Amino acid sequence: MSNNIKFAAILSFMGQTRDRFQVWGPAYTLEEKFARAARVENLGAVEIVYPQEFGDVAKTKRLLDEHNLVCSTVNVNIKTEPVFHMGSLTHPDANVRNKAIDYLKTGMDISVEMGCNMITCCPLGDGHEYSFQIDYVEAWGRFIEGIREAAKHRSDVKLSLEYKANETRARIIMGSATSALHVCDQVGLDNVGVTIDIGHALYAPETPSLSIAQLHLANRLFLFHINDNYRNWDWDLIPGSVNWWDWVENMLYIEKVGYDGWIVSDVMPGRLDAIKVLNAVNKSILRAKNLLDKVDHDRLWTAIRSNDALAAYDLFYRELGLD
Ligand SMILES: [Mn+2]
Repeated sequence: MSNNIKFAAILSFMGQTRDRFQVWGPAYTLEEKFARAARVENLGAVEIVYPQEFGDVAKTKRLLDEHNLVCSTVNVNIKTEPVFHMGSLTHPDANVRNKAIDYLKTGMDISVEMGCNMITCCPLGDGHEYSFQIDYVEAWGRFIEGIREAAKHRSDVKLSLEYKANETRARIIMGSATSALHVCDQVGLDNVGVTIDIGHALYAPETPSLSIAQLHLANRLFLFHINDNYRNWDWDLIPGSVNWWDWVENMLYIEKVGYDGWIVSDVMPGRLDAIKVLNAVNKSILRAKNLLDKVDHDRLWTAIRSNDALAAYDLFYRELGLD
């Protein structure tokens, strides 16, 4: 495997975080969030949220430079503001849909200023809770049209769509890797692709490495968000802390498909120290990579292609010194 793992993190996790019941940590300023990110080992970039962290684009750029970081991706948030509480791109009101599309377009422009030329967007407000709550035909059509209009804004920027099964809506309109691929096909533009969030894939429930393969073969694998969970909800835990073997397999497929973009931590520090958690994320990437590097790949792929999973496990356990 290449030694050039490009490790990034979502900047907002360096700030105050919360769940439905508690708030953790003080309300860090943007300057403080950057200073904290700069203390994480091997961190090369941060994913920055538009509009919340781009109140002053020049200032955000200056903070990146000051801390020797780059922007991996602009994360366009079309879910948090009250206006989007019943949806954004699928909202019945054209004014709300246009606001979401404008956010995507502005995010694309900012991504060029940041030098990354990529936005990622997880449309968590576009979905439903109840039967008879939305017109699925209209909603799907609006979703495709909205993505197409935004993506046509400029072909030099990638628009990467992050799928998720639920939360904040009980059901989200683009809930799986295959659904996201269908969006890409229906939009029909080369600059539209998919952000695979490993946690979202795990609890979809998908086999994340199969999803990686599917996205890769369709030329739509644009970005990785990494985390872990108990396959029941989006707990945003440290990758490999729960599903270790899935994680090793994912790293194998990152290598196999030749992905050379950013690997972005989408881990919620929660009750733990955010910098220690991010360092642990980095370690988990390196541990899986180091284990893979030790294993003879010819033998590993021979085992896989012979459908001999037990032989593959034996290769790993031998390298771990357990046999
Ligand atoms: Mn994510």
